[in-house]
Amino acid sequence: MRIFSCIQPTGRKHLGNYLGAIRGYVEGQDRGDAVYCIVDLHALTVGPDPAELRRSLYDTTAILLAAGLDPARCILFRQSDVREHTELCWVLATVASYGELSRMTQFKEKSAQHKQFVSSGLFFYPVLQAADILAYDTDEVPIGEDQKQHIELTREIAQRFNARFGETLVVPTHRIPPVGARIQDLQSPGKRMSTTASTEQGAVYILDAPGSVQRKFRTAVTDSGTEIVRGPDKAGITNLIEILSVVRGVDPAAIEREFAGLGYGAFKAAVGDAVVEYLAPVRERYEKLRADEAGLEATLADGAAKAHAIASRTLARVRAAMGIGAPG
Ligand code: AQP
Repeated sequence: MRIFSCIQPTGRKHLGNYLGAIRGYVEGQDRGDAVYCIVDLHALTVGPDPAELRRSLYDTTAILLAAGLDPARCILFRQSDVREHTELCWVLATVASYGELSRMTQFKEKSAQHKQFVSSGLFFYPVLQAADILAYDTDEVPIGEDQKQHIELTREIAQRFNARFGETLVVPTHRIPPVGARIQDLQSPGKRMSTTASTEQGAVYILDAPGSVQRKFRTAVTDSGTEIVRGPDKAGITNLIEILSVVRGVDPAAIEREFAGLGYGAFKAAVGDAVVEYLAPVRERYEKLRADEAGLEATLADGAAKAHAIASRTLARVRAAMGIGAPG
């Protein structure tokens, strides 16, 4: 089984990225043939500074390795190193409709955030994401809940392509964790914890210092009640229960039982301590990995060579099916 997922090279990955996705990437190495891509071409859609983009790419690579991705058991590579992604993106753009791209929630949110200049790349973002996934004959895509709509579009595109040109592309399914698929912002618990939309206090970053993590949890917004239970009117407490449940590897109901009768203050402090402990090994490994840029480049280059070998076979099939390029 081929498992594929991609992540943006924003150096400051947050707890939502970790619990919703990265955790699943690590686990995917034991379940199948795992391929992970750091999508620097996607990052271009919002015009990052070039030097900052390169630094962030290394930051993200080091975070993924520190989290437990093992280049001997997975393929880890940089999107722009494998040119097939952009060719397949163009081809798939011809079978994706303007209407379906206009309906993408992420496009609507991000274009509202970047009102002064909405790049057409931002509009095409889901098509490039479909190309990323479909280039690898992917069976399963581990993601957080916010990416579900994009994977559904990827399935639509693959099915439409196959209907028009014959069975060529593997139609993937998403894998969303039962708990932790949508970690909420600590200050605005009605909203997703997000790299671009959260405030400094609202998001916990994987590389935050322990004191900062504890402070963010201590000051997390909750409700005026006292009960530590999940509920539709208790977004903040529900979020904290789910975070602790994932970090401890127990059912959310067990957390509710354990903390029954205790106050919010003690509970928030316990969640902060548990998250600090959970992230500590990642932070420790990160420093050493990040210091060795040549080592990171070597890992990415090796990954890109392996990724290219797979993607070029898919592109050969796509070209033949569509009647483009010199005949086989
Ligand atoms: N709050 C979240 N809870 C659970 N999973 C999440 N993911 C993102 N936010 C949460 C998952 O993390 C993976 C990598 O995300 P990405 O780098 O592709 O960026 P994103 O999904 O657009 O979310 P970010 O990092 O917060 O960036 P912005 O602010 O740009 O939207 C994905 O699998 C995602 O589902």
